[in-house]
Amino acid sequence: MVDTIASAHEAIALEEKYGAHNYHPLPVVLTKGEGVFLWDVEGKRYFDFLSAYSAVNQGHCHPRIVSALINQAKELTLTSRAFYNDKLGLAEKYVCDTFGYQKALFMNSGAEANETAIKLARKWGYTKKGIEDNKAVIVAVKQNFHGRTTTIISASTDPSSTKNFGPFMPGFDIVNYDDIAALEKALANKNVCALWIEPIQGEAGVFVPHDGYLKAAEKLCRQHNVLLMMDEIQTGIARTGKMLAGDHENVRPDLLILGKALSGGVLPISLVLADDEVMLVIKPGEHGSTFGGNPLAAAVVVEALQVVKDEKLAENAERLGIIFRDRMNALKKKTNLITLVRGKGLLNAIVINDTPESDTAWNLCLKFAENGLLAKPTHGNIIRLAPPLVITEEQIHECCDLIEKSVLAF
Ligand code: IF1
Repeated sequence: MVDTIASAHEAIALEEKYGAHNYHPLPVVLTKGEGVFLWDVEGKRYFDFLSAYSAVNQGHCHPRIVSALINQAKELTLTSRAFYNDKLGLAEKYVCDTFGYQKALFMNSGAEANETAIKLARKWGYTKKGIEDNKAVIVAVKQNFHGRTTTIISASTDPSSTKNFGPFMPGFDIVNYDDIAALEKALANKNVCALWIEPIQGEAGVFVPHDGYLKAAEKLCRQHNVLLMMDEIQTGIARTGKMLAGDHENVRPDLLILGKALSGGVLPISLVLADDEVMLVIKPGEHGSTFGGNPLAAAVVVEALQVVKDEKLAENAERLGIIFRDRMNALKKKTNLITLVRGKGLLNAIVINDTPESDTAWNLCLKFAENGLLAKPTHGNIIRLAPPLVITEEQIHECCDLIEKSVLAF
């Protein structure tokens, strides 16, 4: 008989005692999710303004996605890639048609998709660009976040990602984000095989680069025969008001890296898209993973992306994002607690008027929770505000009222 949680306190105590302490969650114990709403074990309802870091863009437990999961789970969940299955090819075609690439490589976590892109870029550098063996360099940018593996953190500039986790993987050159001059210099290095960027830096606190940065970066990559690797794991799948954040500048990366909302949050699916010239450098047996491209994920990803299209979630994010930022900027005028509002579509953040070391943003998030809205600070004094993209205009206003009430009462 599986035990059940008797109280929020018990749930927290169990995790404290038996779980690694690799997170510092808000003291909320959730038991149900539906659309934009989450419920805790005491029956309190919240608006979800984190969306599992943009993994539930389609809303919690979307009925179409859940039924795709359940129907496939009754047939076939995993064959390994030692054999074919009747779902993967359909999913590969679907995502290639959706995003306009020749080939797809499915993995599980976002970090694995970034690791896959690193291996593809390096091997392309050696076999196509003619970079000397083991000399390939990938240019990354400061304040990046691409995952938690030891290779990925080798490119990180965040001490909480790197301290005491060395030694690090060589072959990364870190330059300023949103700085074209820095790119001109770095990409001229003949050993550079790729530029690795997020179109908007989510974890860093929703840093939106100047208009034209992505387009200029793409142009410099073409000029220097360098692959553009775009990590859209958090910004992709309609979050910023377009299917991809790169679409705002009509940028087409050579390697498109996706994750999170590919499954609407029902299971981990990640993906790298590229054309034949890049994707086919990896030969049979050189890369993969046990669950990569499993039939369950294949069935889910098609339905999860079809929901995004059918429900016009990108258009909704674009329209409601403007309303949301207008409301937040109006609130900013009524308080000295908010120094900045920034974002695109429904990926937004407010910067709190205190040091990153202060717990002001944390305490404000506790106040939001008390008033029925869940959000969490990133980097101390920045609060990311990112609801599922199925939110309605009426609900956006209700949430802005709730944020305003919390801020003005703070
Ligand atoms: C956690 C951060 C966000 C990502 C981008 C790759 C990955 C992520 C742009 C790796 C994952 C998640 C990880 C999650 C919290 C969340 C996060 F705070 F960690 F940095 F969103 F900003 N590229 N981001 O945002 O994908 O391996 O996690 O599937 O708790 O670590 P993953």
